[in-house]
Amino acid sequence: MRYTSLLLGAFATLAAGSNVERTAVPKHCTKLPSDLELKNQTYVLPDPFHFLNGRKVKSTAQWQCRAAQIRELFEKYELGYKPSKPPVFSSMFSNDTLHIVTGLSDDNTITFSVPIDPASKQTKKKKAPAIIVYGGTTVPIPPQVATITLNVDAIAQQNDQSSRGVGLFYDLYGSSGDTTAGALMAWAWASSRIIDALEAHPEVGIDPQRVAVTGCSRNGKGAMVAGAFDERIALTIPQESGSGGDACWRTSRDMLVNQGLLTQTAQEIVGENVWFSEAFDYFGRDNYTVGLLPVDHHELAGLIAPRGLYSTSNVGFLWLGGWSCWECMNAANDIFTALGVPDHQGFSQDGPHDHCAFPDDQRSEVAAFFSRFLLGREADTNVFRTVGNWTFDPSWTPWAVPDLS
Ligand code: MCU
Repeated sequence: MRYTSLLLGAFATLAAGSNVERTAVPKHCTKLPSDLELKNQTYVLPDPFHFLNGRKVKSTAQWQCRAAQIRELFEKYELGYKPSKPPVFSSMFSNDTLHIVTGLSDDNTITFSVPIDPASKQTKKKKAPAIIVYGGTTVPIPPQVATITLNVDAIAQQNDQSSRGVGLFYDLYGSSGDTTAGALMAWAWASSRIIDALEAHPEVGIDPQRVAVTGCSRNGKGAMVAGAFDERIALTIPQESGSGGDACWRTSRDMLVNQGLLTQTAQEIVGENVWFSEAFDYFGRDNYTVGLLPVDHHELAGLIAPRGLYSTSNVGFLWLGGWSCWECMNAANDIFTALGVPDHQGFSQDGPHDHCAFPDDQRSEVAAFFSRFLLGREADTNVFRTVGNWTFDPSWTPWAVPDLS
C-alpha cells in the first residue's frame, strides 16, 4: 500500500458498524500499569503490534486487548476519558429534530437537539443511513444518506484557552476533578448519545449501524476521535484535520524542527486551544516531550479498523503537516492490513485548494466509501494517494506487520 496510489480491482467484504459503543475489555487482557514509565521515542512511531510490556500481538483476540490498551492510553494522556451513556437518558423526535435529555441524576441533566435532514432518496433497505456532521460540511453526501448536524461548539467550546470547561458537556460533568475530557472527546461523547437516541427511535427511520461522522479541520480532528471511540460508527471522514487528526505528533514535530517547515506541533496546539485534555500539556511543554507519548495518531486511526476511514489532506497548507499525514496514515494502514482490510482505509492528499473546500477529484473516492460502508454496495475503496512531493520514510515504522485476520 505504501508509496503509490493503488487501484486494485478486488472488492473485499462490505461493512457496517458494530452494535456496541465500546466492546467490553476481555478479562484476560493485561491492565495498564498505574506506574507506567514513559520512554522517549522521538524518531520512531510507537509500535502498534507490541504491548507496552514488550509482548507481541499475534491474534485478533490479542489485538482486542492491544486496541483497548491504546484507547486507554489516548484517554489517559491525550484526549481525556469518555464517559459512558449517562444513567438518565431520554429522547424525543419531532419536526425533523432529535431532542436529547441526559444526565447523571434527575436534577442534573442537559438538553441538546440535532436537526436531521432526511435522505432525499430511499435505498432498498427500510432504514436510511446517516452522517453526523460537525458544524457544517462540503463533503458531497449521497441523496440516500440523512444528515444530522451537531453543533459541537455548544457541547464544548473551542475558541481558545479560555474555552476550557465551557459547554453543555461540562455543565453536566463539571470542568475539573474527574472530568478530564478535552473538547474532541466531549464531542465524541455527544455523537455517541445521538446514536443512542437513533437506537431508541426506529420511527426516525435511520439505521444506527450505518452512521458516518465527518468534520473539517479542527472538527476533522473531532471526527477522527468520534470514529475511534464508538464502534457503532461505520464510516469516519476527517477532512483536512492535520496535526491532532490524521498527522502524527512526532512526524509533525520533525517537519518543524528538522525540516524547517511551518507545521503545527503538539507544543503549539496545547497553547492554542482546548481540543485535548490538560494531561496532554505535559507532552507539549516543549518540542521534545512529545516523544514520551506512548501512542501516536497512526494508532488513533487504527482504532477505527476494521470499520471505514477516508481522510483527506491539502498540500496548500504546510500547517496541516503534508508529509506527516502521509507518513502517519501509511503507518495506520499497517493496522488495517494486519486485520486483513487494507482497503477499509483511504487517504487522499491533493490541492492546493481552499481549506475545507471539497475538490472534484475526491468526489468519486468519497462516493466509493459511502457506497461500501453506508449503502451496502460493492465499491473499490483502494484509495491511497498524494500529490505531495513526499518520500515515505520506513525508518519511522520499523515493525513487521502481523497477520491478525
Ligand atoms: C487544521 O485545524 C485547525 C488547526 O489545528 C488550527 O491551528 C487552526 O487555527 O485552525 C484550523 C482550523 O480548524 O481551521 C478551520
